[in-house]
Amino acid sequence: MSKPDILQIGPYPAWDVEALEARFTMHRYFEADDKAAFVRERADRIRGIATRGELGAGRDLIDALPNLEVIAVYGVGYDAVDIAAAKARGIRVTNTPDVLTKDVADFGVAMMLAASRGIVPGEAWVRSGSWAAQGLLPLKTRVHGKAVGILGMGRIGHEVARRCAAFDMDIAYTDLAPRDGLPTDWTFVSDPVALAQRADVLFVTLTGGAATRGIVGRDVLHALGPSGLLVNIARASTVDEGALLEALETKALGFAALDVFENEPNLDPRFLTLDSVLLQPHQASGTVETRKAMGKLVHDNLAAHFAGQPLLTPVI
Ligand code: 8YV
Repeated sequence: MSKPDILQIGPYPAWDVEALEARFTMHRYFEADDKAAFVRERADRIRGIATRGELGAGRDLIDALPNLEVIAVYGVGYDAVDIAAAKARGIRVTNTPDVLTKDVADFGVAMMLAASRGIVPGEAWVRSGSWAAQGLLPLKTRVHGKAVGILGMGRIGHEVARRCAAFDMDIAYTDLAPRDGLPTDWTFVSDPVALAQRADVLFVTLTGGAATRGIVGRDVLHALGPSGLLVNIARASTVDEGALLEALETKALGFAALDVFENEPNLDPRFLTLDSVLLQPHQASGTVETRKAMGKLVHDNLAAHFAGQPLLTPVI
């Protein structure tokens, strides 16, 4: 039996490539110079797309593939897939929830600790010889006992909150409504501005997409304030990046620890001129263990689809 043809939007680790190529004919879109011609030449054969959370598949691509049946996203966020376009054609979409939750939460908390305690500049201070030449670094800010705001109490937000509770931090959160089953001392605050006002550290753990675009705007950033820390491990779209840069440049916001950027990996060069940022290359889910689990889910969802079996982690 011939192998189903899959358009591979972004690169995967070698272990995924091997497993995918054993079962499917993979078309490496990301390596093509002329992407439109690449798609045109094989449009009728492509039955699946394998993509990445931050890359996805827009309407133009979906429309260009008349025999597309399934889109498998390597990531929990599927905001880069045009779900309406897929739905209208009966195209199935899968993602990789759960397997990355704890790594993303760990990384968010690591960014909070690194930002608050100056771990990255401390390393540079030692390596440059400044410690011996100039002495001690300026003192940093304590984490334990501080107030945390979690913007989005989903799976990742919940794991961030659990970790922060272990640091004796005060937990408050915003979501569409209060969540059942949470510890009674976690406070629900419906308004993101009010949440930011009471927080020393504000974590963004929202899903991406139209409903959350720009929720962290000037008002939220100014409410977080000159000693506040913003940690974004969600999607860049949830934050008004212009307002964020302006708040950092004017010191209306104390610090931002960011794993996601508009137009990544080509981030706004204004970020690079700031001391009050910790900049990470979208790597919150980037452990070998989690990426293997994500790749396996992409493979297994595609395999299930083409075997006529139920999808493991369907979005639609
Ligand atoms: C990326 C993510 O998918 O899960 C998501 O939504 O954005 C990340 O895990 C990852 O970088 C792989 O592209």
